[in-house]
Amino acid sequence: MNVHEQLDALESTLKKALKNANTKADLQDVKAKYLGKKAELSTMMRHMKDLPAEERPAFGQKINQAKQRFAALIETRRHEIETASLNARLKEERVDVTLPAPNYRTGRVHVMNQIVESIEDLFIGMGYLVKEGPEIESDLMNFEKLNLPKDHPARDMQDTFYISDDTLLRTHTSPVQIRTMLDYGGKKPVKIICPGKVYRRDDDDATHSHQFMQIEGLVVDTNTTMSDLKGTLLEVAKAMFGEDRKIRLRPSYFPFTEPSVEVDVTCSNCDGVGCSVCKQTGYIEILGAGMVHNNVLKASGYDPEQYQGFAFGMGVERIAMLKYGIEDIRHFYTNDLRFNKQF
Ligand code: FA5
Repeated sequence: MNVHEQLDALESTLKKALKNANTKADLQDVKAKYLGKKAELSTMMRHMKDLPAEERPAFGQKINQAKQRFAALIETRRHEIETASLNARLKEERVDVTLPAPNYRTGRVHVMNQIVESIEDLFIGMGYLVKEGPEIESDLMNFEKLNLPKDHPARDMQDTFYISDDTLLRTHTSPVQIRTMLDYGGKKPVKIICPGKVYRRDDDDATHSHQFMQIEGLVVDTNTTMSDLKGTLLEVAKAMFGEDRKIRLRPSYFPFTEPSVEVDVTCSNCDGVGCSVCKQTGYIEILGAGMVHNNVLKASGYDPEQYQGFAFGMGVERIAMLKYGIEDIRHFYTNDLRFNKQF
């Protein structure tokens, strides 16, 4: 077989091999076999030295031309394989933009936070600052500085989770009153609210939870009166339960306020006429409040001769229960989507 025939034969086996190559890996193998170091073309090239000098240029040229043709054939096949695989992918991953979009479920703000945020908005609008305090609190802040010394019987009103003799889970948000007044150094007027979680060793039932939320309010200034407290609480009642609500203050007892009151709002179910929701009284209790006790002002560095204050503390779950007619406080914590989705 002369060189010419030899190269033709090689080219036709290459063409067959390319026909059978369907992937890039197949193509690599074919390329190595026909153009690599061990390829027949390379072997022929190595034998060129055995030819007479005058035949070598023509022989070399033929081999090189063959090399170029082989490379071009391989390149054409590569292009075909790539195009075929791209087309297959496009077919497989085709997106029908006219299909309706999937219905993604988005979350929403929990009803507890909705209530807290709306009360925060209301008070920020009245010039209050929003403060926070620690949930792990000292006995000093949670009780003693609030006029509740160690053996005070009123400590029983708030059954406490103690961590050590002097550390506890706060039973109310009132220690934030003390922290803020101490922070202000007994000099500046105070106007704050403080939302947060509190903890009590209460047995869980429809209206009690061992962990619940309160929003505390405190105003201290040189000309603060009970009627300021009443006006402020009326605004809260209207914002939460509607413009027509009326409020009523009943005498009560808290060691940290004097006088102390419990605040009722006219029942939104019967408009104050009397129904099963308000136990025929026409009113529903929403919070505790009062004028800050002189001992509390003194313990926090404020001179009671110069400053007076009012304070209040409301249970957020109870407000939400009244607002939305929820019969069991445990719904707020079981994370049942059927409940959460309603708000
Ligand atoms: C207090 O906690 C006082 N610190 C409130 C206060 C602040 C009075 C400032 C005066 C001045 P009381 O223990 O009543 O008060 O709790 C306040 C509110 O928290 C109650 O009206 C009720 O709405 C809610 N609450 C009390 N215990 C629970 C409980 N176990 N589960 C859910 N809510 C509760």
